[in-house]
Amino acid sequence: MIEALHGTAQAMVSRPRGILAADESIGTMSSRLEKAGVPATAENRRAYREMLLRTPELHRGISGVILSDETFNQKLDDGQDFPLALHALNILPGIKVDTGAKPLALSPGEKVTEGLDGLRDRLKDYVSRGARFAKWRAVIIIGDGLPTRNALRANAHALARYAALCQESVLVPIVEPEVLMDGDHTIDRCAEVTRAALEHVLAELDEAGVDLAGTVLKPNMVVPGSTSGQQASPEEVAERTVATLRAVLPEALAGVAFLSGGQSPEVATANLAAMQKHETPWPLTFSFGRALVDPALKAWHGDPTQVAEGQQALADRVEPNSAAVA
Ligand code: 5MM
Repeated sequence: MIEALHGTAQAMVSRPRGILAADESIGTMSSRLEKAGVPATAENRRAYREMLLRTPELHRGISGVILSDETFNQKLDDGQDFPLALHALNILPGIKVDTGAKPLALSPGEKVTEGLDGLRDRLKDYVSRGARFAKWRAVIIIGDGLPTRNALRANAHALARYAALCQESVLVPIVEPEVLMDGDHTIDRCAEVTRAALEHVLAELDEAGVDLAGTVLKPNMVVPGSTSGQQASPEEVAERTVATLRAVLPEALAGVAFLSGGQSPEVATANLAAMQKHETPWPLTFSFGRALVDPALKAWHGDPTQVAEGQQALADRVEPNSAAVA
């Protein structure tokens, strides 16, 4: 069981591959489709995910794809279930198992991620249908007086309970404490909050007995707030991010797979490439959502005659990210 967890975790972060986050909830995916001029139907969400998955040679740069519950239960045009189709493509299927970030009681402006009730049974079901890893995202907001210690603790505790349940079911947990880019904060403040968030998460994982060699961390990069007016070079982002990770993460962790967090595809790739110049005990790869799929969604825009164009746009983002971590 431990060997299986370790093997899967290593495969998820093995060079030159990263993870495709295609697990937008129904609400998020619907608004992204509408923005691209595509009616937000279950069939269009399915067709869009099928277009992504069928990108030729996707497995060369992608080790795993994170699916949402809706997609996990859908089928490709040829009748295959999505998770089984991924196995056939030599790509590990993952499943987002949180039910979203909700307002944290008595903590205005903050959120806590829900989804623990009944999770043990849901995990068993996902495993029986082919899932090999799972994902849970906590959202940490920087603001006036935020984040509070209460929000950091509540989110870290939920992440650790989720991760322990995953490992009990022989699923590798992706642990995602995302410090949002939103706001006018400095890169120093992002570094300080990211470090605090990671310290809380690592302490809770330790308390819960989670095996770090069977765990993949999905953190944000350390960057200035999106409305700060500041820009950081890839070298600065890499230096600040690696220093923050080094201060907190034990060597035993299987690997780090960054989220893109709203950075442009090109900036996210440049930052990821700059990280590789630093020696770290863990592989540093990508688990991007928007930075991989935004160009593909634009190119496809729901037109069945544009599937190849959408797939080429995805391949054009996978290739430089894969090259960055090779
Ligand atoms: C793909 O989006 C994921 C699910 O989001 P919602 O449940 O809010 O719809 C999200 O967790 C994603 O995996 C991460 O934020 C990373 O995506 P980005 O776009 O930041 O790389």
